[in-house]
Amino acid sequence: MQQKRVYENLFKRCDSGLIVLFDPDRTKLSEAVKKIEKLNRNDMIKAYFVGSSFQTSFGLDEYVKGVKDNTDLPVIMFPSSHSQLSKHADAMLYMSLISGRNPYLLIGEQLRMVPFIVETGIETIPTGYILVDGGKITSVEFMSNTKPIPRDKKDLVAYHAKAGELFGFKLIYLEAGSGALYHVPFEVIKATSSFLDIPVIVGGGFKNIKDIENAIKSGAKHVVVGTAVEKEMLFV
Ligand code: 1GP
Repeated sequence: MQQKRVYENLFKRCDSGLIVLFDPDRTKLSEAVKKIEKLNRNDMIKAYFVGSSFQTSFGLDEYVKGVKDNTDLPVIMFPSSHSQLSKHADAMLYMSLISGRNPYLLIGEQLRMVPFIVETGIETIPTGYILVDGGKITSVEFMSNTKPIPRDKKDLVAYHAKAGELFGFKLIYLEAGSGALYHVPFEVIKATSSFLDIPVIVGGGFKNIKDIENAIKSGAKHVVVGTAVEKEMLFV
């Protein structure tokens, strides 16, 4: 049985920083490994997520193992479905899309994940996942068939997050969607994180260090970045 310490170490003990997301549909393992060599040397990077909104590629197990073999940082699954799980990950976000009203993403996928979780004993991080409008229809909005919360409704975001905390989620993920035109506004991050006792992470549309630092100053524990690393806009 693994030591289930990822949550404590990454969200309670660790300084704030960046989590880099690798989407196997968009970055081949060989490219990811090259990037990881550089990223590992950067103190701002605290963990890696692996996940995809669709997962058209095969060989997820091999991919996660490849990432894991090249870093000492935690490697965490960020699954959009029960078919996106790997025993090689250190932990997985066990997410419910609580901004949406699609029952399959509130409890259906999660139910199908149970046999894998029980069989492997993998650490689960119960996560309330909240989609906030990022200025365009992103894959997560389209695939989830849910509406994001309007970006000027900070109270609505904060109340969804509080409901998640009251349900017992241990983490809130504010998501503008990968490749969003605009990241979640700082005032939304601030209103949400100051209303909660559990950590908040934020992702989608972050393209520069200044915005990442401002998101952390606004109360985000970590910022998740995928596209900017993939396209070498950051850390080149
Ligand atoms: C997606 O929040 C992540 O779930 C990352 O988004 O690709 O826009 O950085 P980006």
